[in-house]
Amino acid sequence: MDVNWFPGHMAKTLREMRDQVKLVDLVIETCDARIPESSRNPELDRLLGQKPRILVLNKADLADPNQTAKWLNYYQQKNIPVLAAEGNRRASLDPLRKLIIAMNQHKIDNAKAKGRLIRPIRVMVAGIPNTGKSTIINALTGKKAAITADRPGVTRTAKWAKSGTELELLDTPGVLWPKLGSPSSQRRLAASGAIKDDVLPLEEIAMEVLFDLSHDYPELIMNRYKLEQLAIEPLTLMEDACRKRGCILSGNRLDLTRFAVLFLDELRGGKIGRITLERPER
Ligand SMILES: Nc1nc2c(ncn2[C@@H]2O[C@H](COP(=O)(O)OP(=O)(O)OP(=O)(O)O)[C@@H](O)[C@H]2O)c(=O)[nH]1
Ligand SMILES: [Mg+2]
Repeated sequence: MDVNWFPGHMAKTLREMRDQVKLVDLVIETCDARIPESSRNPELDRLLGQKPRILVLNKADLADPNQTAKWLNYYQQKNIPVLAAEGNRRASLDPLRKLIIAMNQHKIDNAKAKGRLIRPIRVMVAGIPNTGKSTIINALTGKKAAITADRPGVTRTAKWAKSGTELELLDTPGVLWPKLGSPSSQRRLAASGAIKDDVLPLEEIAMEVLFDLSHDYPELIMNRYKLEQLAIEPLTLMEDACRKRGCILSGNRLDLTRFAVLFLDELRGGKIGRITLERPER
């Protein structure tokens, strides 16, 4: 894949975040629970330094719960504070709110002991595009102030929001990094919806991801595309699924482009089932 996923505004956002991070007590790093490793931006490590951080595996409702449990364990082993969440379900964020407060309790106690005013805890929400940063902020504040949509690049400028008297949250635009990981990691990122579709080779991505899923979740793929068996060759598998799904042009030619768009849409929307594209042990 040779695509431009690092437009100028992302570099600018990273520069701005470098200044903003000095103002906050803690950072929430959102990633996509279906690709917990590929959806973490290594630039954030450099930028955030030693700033306390909570990793949120968001969109957990779309991920395979068994794999999410393994990923949580994996990050806990690395002493990274981590939670699974469903940004669009407010109650699922209660543990996050509690953890933010617990990680800052010493500052609250300190202010109390000195008879000072307790100021709100300042939290930056950062992560790659389309991982639910703005959705989480709306859920925590109980307002729909931040615009959200199922495409990358929705939030264009950083913005503060208040959650009661306890928290101040900084929504930031999603950022990728110039040298994304391995080709398969890039494909998973693309499939998750983190990169703008118009710069992507959608057929290639759909073919490879469908093929991977046919190994990890054979029943889900057979059921969704009404396949009696799964071809062992990626293109043949995609052609079989394309035919069954009725993506056919005049002269009985297969419309692989239409199938790729449809498949990625179904995958992103959770219609194939709860799937995780990466496993911690691999
Ligand atoms: N199924 C599901 N969808 C979610 C969840 N969290 C967010 N979404 C959806 O994911 C899409 C992206 O959410 P946003 O909050 O706009 O993501 P963002 O990280 O702010 O994206 P950028 O501003 O582009 O960086 C929206 O359609 C949300 O409704 C979740 O936990 N589960
Ligand atoms: Mg946003």
